[in-house]
Amino acid sequence: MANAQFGKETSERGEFVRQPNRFTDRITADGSSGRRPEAGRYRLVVSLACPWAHRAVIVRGLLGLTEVISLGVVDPIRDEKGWRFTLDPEDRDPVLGISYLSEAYLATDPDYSGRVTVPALIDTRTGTVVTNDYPRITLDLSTQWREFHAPGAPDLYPGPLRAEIDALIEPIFHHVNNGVYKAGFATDQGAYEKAYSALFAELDRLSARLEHSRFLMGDRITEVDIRLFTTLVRFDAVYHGHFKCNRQKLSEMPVLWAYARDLFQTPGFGDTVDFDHIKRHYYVTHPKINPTGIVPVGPDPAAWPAPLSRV
Ligand SMILES: N[C@@H](CCC(=O)N[C@@H](CS)C(=O)NCC(=O)O)C(=O)O
Repeated sequence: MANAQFGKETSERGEFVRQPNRFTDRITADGSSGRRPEAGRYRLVVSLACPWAHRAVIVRGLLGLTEVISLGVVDPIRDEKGWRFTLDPEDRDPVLGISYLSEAYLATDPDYSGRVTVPALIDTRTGTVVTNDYPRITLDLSTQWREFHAPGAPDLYPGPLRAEIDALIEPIFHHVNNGVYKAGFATDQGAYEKAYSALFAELDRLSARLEHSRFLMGDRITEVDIRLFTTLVRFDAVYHGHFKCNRQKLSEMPVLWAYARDLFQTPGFGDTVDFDHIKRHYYVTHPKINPTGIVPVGPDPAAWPAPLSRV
C-alpha cells in the first residue's frame, strides 16, 4: 500500500494489521522455560512514547522491581536504523553497549526483518532479546517475579479475578489500545470509520462500567487499568488529532477523564508519563500521516495533576 505508514502491516482493504511478536521466550519462577528471575540480569528497553512499553514501566515500578530489572530508554525519534540510544553518553546504552536496539534483535536472529519494537526484555549476559511479547511481559512480572516484589506490592493479576480481567483486556486491546492505531493507520475510509466506531462504542461501555466503580475491577488497581491508562493518557495529546479519534476528547468524557486523572495522580503512573517524548514520537515519526513533522503545542497537561474528587 503506497500511502500506508506500515505497508507490510496494511491489508488490501486498507486496514492496519499489527505484526506478531517475534520473540516469546519467558522467564518463569520455576525455571521451566529455561530462565528464572534473576536480579540484575535482565534489562527492559522502552520508549517512553510507546503505550505498549509504558505498561511494563508502570508494572515494574508498582511491583518494586526497579532495582531488579534495569531500564534502558531510547530516543523517541527513530532514524532509518530504528530506535537509538542517543539519550545516553556516547549514544550507547551503558549496560548493553549498543547504539541501536536493532543490534540486539539481529544478535538474536540475524535474519530478523520485521519492525524492531519496544518493549524488549534483553539478557545482559548475552545481549539477546528474551521477549518483545508485550502482553506477556507485564503478566510475567506480576506472576513469575514474585520473589523479587517489594513487600506490600499490589497483586495486579490476582488469580480469582483473572478470567474477568482477561475478558476485559480482550476488547480493550482490539478496540482501544490497538483500535486507535487501526483508526490512525487506516488507508481506507471504511476501515477508519469501522475502527472509530468500535473505539468509541468500547469507550462508552467502559465509561458506564466506571460510573460506579473507582477502577475497572472495583476498588483495586489491576493489570487492565494499566492497559487502559496508557492509551487514555495519550488520547488528547495524540490520538484525538493525529489518529483522527475525535468524536470527543478524553477531557470531554467526564467519567473516563476523572478515572484517568485518578490513575495519573497515583504514584507509579503520572511520574512515568513523558508528554514530550509521546508527542514528538508520534508527530515526527509518521510522515505519511503528518508529513510536516510539526509537533502541536497543546493540549496543556496542567489538568492532569489538578486536584480531583471522584464520587
Ligand atoms: N511488538 C508489537 C508492539 C510494540 C510496538 O508496536 N512498539 C512500537 C512503538 S509504540 C515500536 O517499537 N515501533 C517500532 C517501529 O514502528 O519501527 C508490534 O510489533 O506491533
